[in-house]
Amino acid sequence: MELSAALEEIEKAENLEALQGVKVRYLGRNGLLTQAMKTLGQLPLEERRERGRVLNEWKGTIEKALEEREAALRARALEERLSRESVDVTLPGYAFPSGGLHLTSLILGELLRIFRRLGFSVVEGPEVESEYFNFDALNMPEWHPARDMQDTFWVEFRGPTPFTIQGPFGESVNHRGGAVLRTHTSGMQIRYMIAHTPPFRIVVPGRVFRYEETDASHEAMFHQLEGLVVGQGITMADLKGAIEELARGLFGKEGKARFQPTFFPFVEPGVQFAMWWPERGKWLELGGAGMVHPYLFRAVDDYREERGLPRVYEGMTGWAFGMGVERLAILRYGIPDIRYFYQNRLSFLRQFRG
Ligand code: FA5
Repeated sequence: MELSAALEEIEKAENLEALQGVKVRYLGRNGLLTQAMKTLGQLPLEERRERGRVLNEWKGTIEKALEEREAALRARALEERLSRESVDVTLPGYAFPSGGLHLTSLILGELLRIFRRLGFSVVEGPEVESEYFNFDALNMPEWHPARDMQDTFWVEFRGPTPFTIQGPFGESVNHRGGAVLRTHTSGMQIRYMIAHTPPFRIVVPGRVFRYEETDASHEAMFHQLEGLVVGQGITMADLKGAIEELARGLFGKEGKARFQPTFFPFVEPGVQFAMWWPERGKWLELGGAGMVHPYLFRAVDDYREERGLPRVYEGMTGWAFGMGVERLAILRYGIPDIRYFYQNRLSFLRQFRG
């Protein structure tokens, strides 16, 4: 082999691939230089030494030339790419899709803002609830026909680890009936009252579940906002004032509320309330409300007493309400079907991005 030939080939390699070919051709396992080195052993000693020195020198020279050529080729490739891919700063930018709040979160946020302004605290409760908090303590014993008003998903735990439903103090309440996916947020009235001493004002937003046939106005999963006010001398007038304030918060100065008598086992008297919708000139049914039934105060005080806590609800009065969050959004925006909410169709959701 000849050194000059090798150097010439290196110089002529026009890209990295060709250069790699030259490298293999000379320095590879069967390369020309490698072969030449292998034949050294057949030469007489003197010649072998001289030839060995030369070949080693060649090897160094070739390696250096390869390196230099590679660096040059890389630099050239980069330069070419840079000039080819130059940035045209006059092109319009990409519009990155940005997320937004879901319609339900928007409406809930609006509701919570109104109640925070009225001095309410916001609390949340568990979605897997004990039968006791969801029904019994709310004056809905197993045999009561009112239980049929809310079709229920019952929960059975089959996992390897025993599941515990915890009470307001972290205690197990597994012995207080079965487990359900809560059918309303009203169970939090009981949980909160057990752990707190009146007076207080709370609202409880949350997901609830009903084993219902779905249609344009019924979903099996939806959201409620519960309200509870307890103290001394709280009256129905306070309830009416708060709901009217809510109506004004939602619908402006012209907003007003209407109450009609109805039955819920956990309030007495009970009402359903509607709000005036000025733009459409009609009433919107939004939820149920009423004065907290004395049964609840007794149940809560009994629970407290069992745990060695003082009874604090004697002589107290209070009111509560529970409203459907999606229903409010539907009526407000004229949405034709509640099932649109959770189908995740972007064309629907984008219309309400916050
Ligand atoms: C209740 O759930 C009571 N806990 C409300 C209450 C609380 C009354 C405190 C008194 C005191 P009801 O089952 O009517 O009541 O449900 C309340 C609201 O939830 C309804 O007015 C409606 O707006 C909404 N709602 C009920 N079922 C569905 C459903 N399947 N899909 C969507 N929204 C629903």
